This record gives sequence, C-alpha cells and structure tokens, in this order.
Amino acid sequence: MILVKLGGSVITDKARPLTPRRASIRALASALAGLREPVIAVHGGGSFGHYWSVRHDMHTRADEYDARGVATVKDSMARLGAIVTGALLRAGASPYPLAPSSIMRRTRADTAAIRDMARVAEAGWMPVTYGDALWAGGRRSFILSGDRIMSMVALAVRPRLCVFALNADGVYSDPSSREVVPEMRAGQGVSTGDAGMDVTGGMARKLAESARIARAGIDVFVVNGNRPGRITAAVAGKGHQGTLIRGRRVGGRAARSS
Ligand code: IP8
Repeated sequence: MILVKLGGSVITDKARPLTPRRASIRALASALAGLREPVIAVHGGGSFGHYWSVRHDMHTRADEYDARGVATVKDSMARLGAIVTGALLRAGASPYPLAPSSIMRRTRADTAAIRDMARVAEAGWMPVTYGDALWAGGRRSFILSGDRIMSMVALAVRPRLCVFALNADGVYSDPSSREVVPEMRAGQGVSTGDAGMDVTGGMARKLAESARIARAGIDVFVVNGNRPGRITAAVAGKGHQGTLIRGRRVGGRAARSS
C-alpha cells in the first residue's frame, strides 16, 4: 500500500486564486495510475481551499467560523477534488472519491472508516480524499489539512511508503541554498522557511506529520511533484531523488507495514 499526498502547490497555482495546474495534475495522475500496488491519494487545498480559508479567517483550531466560509471552502475543495479524480479516471485509474467527513468523527479520525478505505484500495479502486473545512460540533468548524489526513491514515493502515509530492525537490537543509537532504531521521532539525499563506502551516506542518509517521516505523518520501517519474522510481525501489525520512527501526527492523 502506498499513501500519496498531492501537494496543493503542485496541483494548483498558488499565485492565482482557484487555478488548477492541469498539466501537473495529468502527469501525477498518470504516474499514480501506473503504480502496481494499492494506492490511497490525499490532496491539498492550494489556491482553492487555502484561498477561501484565508479570506474567511478560518484555521485548524476548531472555532465558530463564518458558516458561508465553511460552505465556500467545502465547495471549492469538492471542485478541486473533481478535477483530480477526473484526471485519474482519464489516466486509467479507478478513483474512489471520499469526502474527508466520511473518515472523521468531528475532529477525530474514524479508524474503522479509514481501514475500510484501505480495503477499498486493496480491492482495486484508488480512494481519493483531501483537506477540507469540517464540522466540529455545535457551531464550530475547523480546517483539516491533507497533511494531517496523511498521518491519520498512515497510522491506521501502515502503508509500505508515504509520499509527499510538493513543489520543491525535497527537504532543504537550508531554504536559501536549496540543498536537498537525501535522507534524514524523524524529527531531525531543518529550517523550513515557507509557512507563507497556508492556513495549515506549510512545510513545517508537513515535516511534523512526516515525523509522526516515521516515528511509527513507516518510511516517508518527500519528492518534487513536478517530477512524477521520481515517485514511480521510488515506489519501484529504483532510488530516491528527494528526501527519504526513514521510519524508526525497531530492533534493526522496520515495524510491520503492508
Ligand atoms: O493543503 C488544507 O489542506 P492542505 C485544505 O493539505 C484547506 O493543508 C481547505 C485549506
């Protein structure tokens, strides 16, 4: 099982509101469609969900945000989701779109639903879900990031590999030098630089969620999503052009994963 996050900065143009990067989506879709093992895909919000979250001042902390804001974020993410699943379908995959609300119980992961999602993948479909605005109870809502979904799904189903496809060549030792760290341990300190306009915390959030996954013994690969061949190669065991965050070894062996 491979768990892949398609970063919002790859599948959308973050400088232009509500603008998908269709060529990148197509290229990623054909790479994912060609993988020879079960895949679960998660995607980010980019200039769809983040654009509206910023406009309506909505964040990952549950609060009483504007109801119209929640509806608008959800609408934009459903539209972006349809673009991603449409591209997967045309690339020959059998995407199985799942609203993130179907794998959450308010602010918590619904582990049984997530395990079912893995069974759907094992049966031959490709579950696709995404970061979104979700109801938290009462009048409260929150922004659930795709990165958070990645760690929730990874911990529940223990994929063989988690891939974060983003708009950078991997994790940089120093953002100004753009020197990629080829391999690192969970929680190893690096400077991230780029929280930017993301309401969910940009690269710092990705590294935090990656560290959580790697600490559970699951390898995480951070790769340039504009070079989908690097995903194909890593999944096929043909080298890691990006950053590999090694899952913590237990007694010299990785903890069991499927
Ligand atoms: O781009 C956030 O998902 P992310 C989605 O994975 C929204 O952080 C709605 C902002």
